[in-house]
Amino acid sequence: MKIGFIGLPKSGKTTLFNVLTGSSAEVSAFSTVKAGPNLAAVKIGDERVEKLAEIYNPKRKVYPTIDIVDLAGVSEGDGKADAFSGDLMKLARNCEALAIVLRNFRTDWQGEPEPLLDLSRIEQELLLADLIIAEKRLEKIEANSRKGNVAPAQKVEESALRLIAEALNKSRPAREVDLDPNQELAIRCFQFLTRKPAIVILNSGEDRYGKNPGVLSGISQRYPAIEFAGQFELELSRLDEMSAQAFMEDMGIRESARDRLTGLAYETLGYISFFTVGEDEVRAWNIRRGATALEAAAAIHTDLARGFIAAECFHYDDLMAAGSDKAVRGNGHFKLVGRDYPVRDGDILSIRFNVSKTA
Ligand SMILES: Nc1nc2c(ncn2[C@@H]2O[C@H](COP(=O)(O)OP(=O)(O)OP(=O)(O)O)[C@@H](O)[C@H]2O)c(=O)[nH]1
Ligand SMILES: [Mg+2]
Repeated sequence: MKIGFIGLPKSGKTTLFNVLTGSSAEVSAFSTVKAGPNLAAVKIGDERVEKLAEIYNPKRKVYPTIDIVDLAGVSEGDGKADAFSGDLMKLARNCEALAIVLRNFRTDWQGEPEPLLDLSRIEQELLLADLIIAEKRLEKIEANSRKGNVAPAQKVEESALRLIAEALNKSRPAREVDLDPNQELAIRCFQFLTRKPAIVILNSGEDRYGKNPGVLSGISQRYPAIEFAGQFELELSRLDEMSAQAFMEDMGIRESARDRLTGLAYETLGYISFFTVGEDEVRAWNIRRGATALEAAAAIHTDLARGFIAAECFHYDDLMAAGSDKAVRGNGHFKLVGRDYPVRDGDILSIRFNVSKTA
């Protein structure tokens, strides 16, 4: 799962990136260096892994990760019109979801923050970038049809693009357009930015944190929203755990920035976790809600999906209630499921597969 941080220049994207990933990418008030994006994987904490490890005593514990891409540094920055350059948009298109970062702290040279206004500026940029792509492609299809060579598949694509262009022209994001599965497939390659799930991070200064119910409710009408105190939380991350905890409580911050972000991303993107257990490793995996046992097998290894026979399955809660997997087998909560079984959050799976089929 890859989330791209996008926002106006100097909104604190890199600061948040550093808080979340424990990195120390360069943060600066004035630099306009054109560097590549910062990229890091964030471990998604899950206390169920710890509990499972107590039962299985594995050699290692493995957690799923979210890749975070700090898209800053690509922009020329400093509020110039090219803050959303083509390069930046290209990188953003490769992300599965976007996290829009809004400045909610005062600076001498930018003045008072206006997060809602910034949000609509960013939305306009994203709408425009998508509209350019949709219209360019529509022109191409029209040119083809004048020459008389329009394949049926292109008709499906055209119908989808027309719906999307119509929405974008009315300042509505592409994600609000209902498409049938064929249309969806036909336009997937364009990776429309406004069709991606998006969350908003309000990056508040220490003095403002927790005092923005109006702004947050304005944002939440359209996006799942979360408030961070980027700079403050970065300073916290440099303290020892005890002092950090005390400062966090003072500020009314209940969970670490990382847990808050990964929780929201899981929810917004509709992810769930399943587990594999054994002496070697206890591991949490993430998949889309509604994914099947076969898709879970594929997430582990393509060979497991190709040679899939069945999956042994029991639930984390049943294991915790019974105390051991032997007890779960005895009390009827252990089952063998087929390839179409919809995996539940907390399922513990062991895939039976036939190696010869994978050759
Ligand atoms: N007061 C205050 N300053 C902050 C906060 N977060 C970031 N800053 C400052 O704002 C400036 C820009 O922060 P960055 O994290 O580099 O912002 P950015 O969005 O990555 O900037 P670009 O990549 O250049 O667009 C730095 O001087 C930070 O120290 C905050 O929560 N409060
Ligand atoms: Mg930056």
